[in-house]
Amino acid sequence: MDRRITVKQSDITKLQVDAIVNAANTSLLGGGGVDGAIHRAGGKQILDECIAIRNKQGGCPTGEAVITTGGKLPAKYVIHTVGPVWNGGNRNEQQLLANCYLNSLAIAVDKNIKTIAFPNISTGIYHFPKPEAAEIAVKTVDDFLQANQSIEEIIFICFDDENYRLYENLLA
Ligand code: AR6
Repeated sequence: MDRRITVKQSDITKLQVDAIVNAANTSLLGGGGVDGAIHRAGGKQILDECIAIRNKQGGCPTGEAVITTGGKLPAKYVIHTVGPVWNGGNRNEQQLLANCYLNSLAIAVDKNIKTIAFPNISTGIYHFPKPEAAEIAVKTVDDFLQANQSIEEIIFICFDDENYRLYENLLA
């Protein structure tokens, strides 16, 4: 396991990192869960930038990512990615979830972001099974880091106890 990967149980909106990742939806207009928390804490500027992106490219497809500034957040940027809705596992959910991590990291490298925090994408309202989502997240990020020298730290932010235990075990 790459030593640049860490895990923390926390509220992602409190983190002072270069970028936090948002588990958004294709509309980019906000919602519940971590998305709601990020827009509440970050303020109107984030939503305005999301609307501008939406006007230009028509939202964000599942598995892809876009970037805005962090507004009033301690983080400099928010990378908004759209996780798959769990539909039983035969609708390419695993690859789409991996794409969220990969496309977010590609944007991070492009923007010279060194520290980035991910929430447990799709494991709330979108109902992706937590153990499988954690395995995909850790493997995808670890594989990515093998070919990357620029990223300095990737933090998996776990909100609920079950995810925290799963990530602790995978990173142990
Ligand atoms: N900090 C870190 N993690 C959090 C926080 C927080 N403040 N709040 C919740 N989580 P979810 P999804 C965790 O539902 O499943 C929205 O309406 C939570 O415990 O936020 O990808 C969007 O607009 C869970 O483990 O995202 C979409 O419509 C994880 O974040 C939809 O929900 C993801 O849960 C996306 O659903």
